[in-house]
Amino acid sequence: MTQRKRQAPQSIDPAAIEMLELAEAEGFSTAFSRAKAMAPCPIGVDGLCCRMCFMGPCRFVPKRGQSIEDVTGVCGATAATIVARNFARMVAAGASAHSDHGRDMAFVLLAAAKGEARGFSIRDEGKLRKVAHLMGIEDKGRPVAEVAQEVAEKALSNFGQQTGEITYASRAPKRRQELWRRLNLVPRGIDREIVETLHRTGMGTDQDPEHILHHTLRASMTDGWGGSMLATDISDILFGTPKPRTSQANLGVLKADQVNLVIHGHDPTLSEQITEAIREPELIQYAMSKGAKGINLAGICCTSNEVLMRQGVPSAGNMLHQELAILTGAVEAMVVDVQCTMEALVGAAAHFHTKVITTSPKAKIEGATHIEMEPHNAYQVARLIVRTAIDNYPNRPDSVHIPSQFSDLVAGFSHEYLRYMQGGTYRGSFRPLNDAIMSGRIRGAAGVVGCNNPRVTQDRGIMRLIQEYIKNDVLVVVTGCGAIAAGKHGYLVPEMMEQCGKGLREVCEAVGIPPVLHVGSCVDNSRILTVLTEMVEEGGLGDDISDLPAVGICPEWMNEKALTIATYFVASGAYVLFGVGSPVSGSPKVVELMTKGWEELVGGKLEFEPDIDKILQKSLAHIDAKRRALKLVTYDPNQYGQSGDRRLAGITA
Ligand code: SF4
Ligand code: MSK
Repeated sequence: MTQRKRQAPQSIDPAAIEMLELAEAEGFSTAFSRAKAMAPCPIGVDGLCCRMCFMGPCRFVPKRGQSIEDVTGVCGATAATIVARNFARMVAAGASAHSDHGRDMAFVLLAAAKGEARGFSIRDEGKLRKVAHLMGIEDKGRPVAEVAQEVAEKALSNFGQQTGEITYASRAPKRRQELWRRLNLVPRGIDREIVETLHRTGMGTDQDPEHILHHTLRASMTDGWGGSMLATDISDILFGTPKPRTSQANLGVLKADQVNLVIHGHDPTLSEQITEAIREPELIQYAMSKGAKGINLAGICCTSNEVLMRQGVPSAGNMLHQELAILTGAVEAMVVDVQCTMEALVGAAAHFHTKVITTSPKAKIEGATHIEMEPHNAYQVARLIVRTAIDNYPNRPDSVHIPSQFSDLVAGFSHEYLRYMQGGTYRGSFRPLNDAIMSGRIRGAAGVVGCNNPRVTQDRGIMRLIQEYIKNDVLVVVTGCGAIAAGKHGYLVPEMMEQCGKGLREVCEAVGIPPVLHVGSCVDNSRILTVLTEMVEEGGLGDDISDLPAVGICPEWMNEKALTIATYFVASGAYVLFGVGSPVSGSPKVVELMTKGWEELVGGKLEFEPDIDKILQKSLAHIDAKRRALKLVTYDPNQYGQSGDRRLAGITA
């Protein structure tokens, strides 16, 4: 009898499962069903298709008995060259997305400083002055607007700069900066390195895989130490530096009796204004006049993370929830800005009354309503969008299907707050965290970040790693869709310390934090770079990021931006593991260059490992190896857990 291969479940999230059952019953297409219907291209999936010129496209498929390294394209390019080129282009594309986001934030700051953007102001003057200091801008005695204008102009100059170094390279640990300079890895200007990647990887230019990958390291840093770090800093200046806030996550945050407005994408500019607009009594009255009890705002993806950690706006879910939210039938408008918004939203909305509204001058979707936002008109556009959603409420179908699931969460652990919580306003530092790692209370740290991908079970890899890490006394920081997954599954609350190993639980109890810290959106991975740098500078854990017992994991990656994040963390010295599959598996030579080669060069490496159990083993082994190299005490899971209140209370477990 033929054994039928059992299909992997599509999600571990009960709300998603409920909506997928409904989609199947109603015949609605989703990313999950489309991924099932379309297998990945067997050549492209390994990075083995070259479309750089029209002598091709060339497919690198070895004949029987032939090695892949013996196959060439029409121009003679080897598999290693085209795999490296394809990877480099993905990294450049990811860097362009995050960096363009950073550029847009700088323009908003400039407009706000000049008084040309109604609704925008400097909400965090302290952060503005700190950033000015980091940029070498004199701020003493100068009016806020003047300092803000100079900060914005300095940020913008990082993009077009042709020579020298991007400003924030100087924020890395001294040892790292020396290494980068020795290896010629410091980006000269953000746009320059991205453009140069495209030039080098076109037909007939850079045809040495090692050389291509070397520049890829440099180009990736225009994101982490460039555009993303600028985006994070400027967002904090304009909208406030996050500190912990309570909220909820999952589709159950949608309300059956209110106007549901969902904001999705990455840029917080418009969503911050919408957050203001929904509080206007006039608009609330207007919603009531249409029969609704109020206006309910929820987020998806990283726009969600931005307004979640600053305003406490609940999250309707991560990337794969975007269509599912619409399929509830309860969404009056889904407002998108840039990145990770699927064209399929319009098709999903066609089954219901939902309006998909595009808002960025850079992004339209055929069939969507386009209401364009610029900094000077952001508040008017926000009001118009809220009114459009309210006007659509009477068109809602009689019955809606909102899953009941949502979890409480705490989000918004900016690096400034992490420092503050470890000593207060005057004595804030990373000393307690370093001490906890040195003593073995905390075994190490893991960043679990990134996307959902319907090629693997939604949230399963992310959640398994988070659960195992905290059980093994590894402190976890989360960003992007990984952060929302942790929130949906109830892991962003202090009560989760009960799931921790004994040492980590003691630390969480003492400081009063969850063992899984929501650090922000995708651009906020730059906050993790800052945290790692501060840990190095605090002392006791080596001289460089590559010395720290820490790892970065992206279990369910899908976006080019995730590869850029991986590469800049490697360039900064980190060990990074990605799940799902490898876009470079077509060339063993490139795999070797990105693992052994990069480890020898910069102390970090990038591995693709679809098996989550292997990711767990490798990452814990790496943390322990780094502990040994630092000559820290050997981690012992039973060493702690008998101190303080717990012992007095007679709790032994
Ligand atoms: Fe083929 Fe070379 Fe053209 Fe690529 S650049 S498509 S390998 S001929
Ligand atoms: S939104 S890049 S799916 S994390 Fe930042 Fe989520 Fe990945 Fe987009």
